[in-house]
Amino acid sequence: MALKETLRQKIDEFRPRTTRLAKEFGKVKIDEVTIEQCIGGARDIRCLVTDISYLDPQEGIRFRGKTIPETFASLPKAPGSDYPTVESFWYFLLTGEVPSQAQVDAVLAEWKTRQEVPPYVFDTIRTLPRDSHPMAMLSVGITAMQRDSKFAALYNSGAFNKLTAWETVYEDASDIVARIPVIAAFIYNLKYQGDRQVAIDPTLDMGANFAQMIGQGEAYKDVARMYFILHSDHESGNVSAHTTHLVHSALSDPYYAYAAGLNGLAGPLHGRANQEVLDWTIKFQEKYCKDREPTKELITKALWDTLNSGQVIPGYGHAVLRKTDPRYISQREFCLKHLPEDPLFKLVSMIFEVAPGVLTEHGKTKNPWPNVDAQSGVIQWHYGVKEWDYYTVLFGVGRALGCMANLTWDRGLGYAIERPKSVTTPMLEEWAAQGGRR
Ligand code: HAX
Repeated sequence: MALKETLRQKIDEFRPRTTRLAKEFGKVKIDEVTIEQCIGGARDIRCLVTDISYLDPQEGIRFRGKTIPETFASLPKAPGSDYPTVESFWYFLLTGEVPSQAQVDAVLAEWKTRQEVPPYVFDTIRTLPRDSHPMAMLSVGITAMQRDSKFAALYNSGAFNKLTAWETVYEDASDIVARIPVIAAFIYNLKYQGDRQVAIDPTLDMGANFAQMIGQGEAYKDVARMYFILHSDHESGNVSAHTTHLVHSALSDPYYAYAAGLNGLAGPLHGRANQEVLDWTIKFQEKYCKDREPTKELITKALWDTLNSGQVIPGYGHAVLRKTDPRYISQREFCLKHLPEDPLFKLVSMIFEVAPGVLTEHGKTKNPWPNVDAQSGVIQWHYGVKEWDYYTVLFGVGRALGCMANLTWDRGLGYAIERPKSVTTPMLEEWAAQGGRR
């Protein structure tokens, strides 16, 4: 069955569960909110719903119930590759079902019809100063495509139907995930390759096509597939996923919503941490290792210098995780297999041996272990993608998969406009004095 038909069946079957929970069990309490959570970024408050991925603090991410190794093992692989195609992962994220090869082929064919980016999008990006951050370029590119939104067209037609509106979200979501690697490759070539643009190869899957568009060879095809899948989704509360969900909850279309999500991803405490990691590591090499090999002592000193200057150690810590991020481990295993002798990989591995101890001694962070961003730049660097301000764009291509799958289901289940209630500081002070809100 075609993806959209399978999804229609799934959404129709699932919707009564959500309706029943709201109607019959709406008053059941599942959480309490403390003053600390109110002031401290709503940490851990259970008030978002998604069935697409779940993040356990100890175990890490599961996509549709599967760990990262299980996901990679179970999905159909790209021809001659150890990794699944992004297309098969998209089917899995949307439906929760492992697709057959025929179903993957259908998504591949569908994306071919969607991946052509309108020329005005490229023209718009070209008008930006060339030294604009590539995340700003990506965000502008996604916003520019808003005029093509089928969801917005449905809304404007006056024929909006709450039960079927998800179908136009699916259309926009599919267009965005099929086109975003093409826009990302355009930005790469514009900024770093003297605007030497490479055409889409219609015979290739998304990862392989992205690799060829940025001038990479065979080996990078799996890098792209792995990278986009690993960065896709991390449940709903992170800044990029939550922002996308929040903006769409006002019935802003998926283009507006994902451009907003990308703007959040561009923050150094979130997706931009991968750029910061490379920046930190290269500066460390330049400052300390011009004429000597890196040592654990030198790394310890540099880490303390960073902490003492009031900065965070990029790539370490997490708002939910309390152990090494399995996305870090997965990329580390890739490095051990494909680039074990790379000097930068060796240095990052040495930092991994030292940083958790330094952060524990520093005593602030609740999680001294590395996250996804501590390892990802090394792989890009090894394959010659050395422009590290571009790394968050790669994250943004992958994150589109999770955000767009979630948006399709948000509309399918008819989630409401998001509107938490705020309180004032005097209210908090009063409730603090009386030991709780009465
Ligand atoms: N280096 C130094 N201090 C750190 C730290 C780090 N890597 N991680 C946390 N801390 C500090 C916090 O700044 C905070 O300090 P204050 O009390 O002075 O405000 C304290 O430890 C407690 O923080 P926490 O509860 O452990 O962590 P948060 O949930 O507040 O923040 C962050 C989570 C990921 C933002 C944080 O760990 C951080 O800034 N890490 C470095 C940046 C980074 O790698 N970000 C990427 C995270 C993964 C991701 O989203 N990728 O996109």
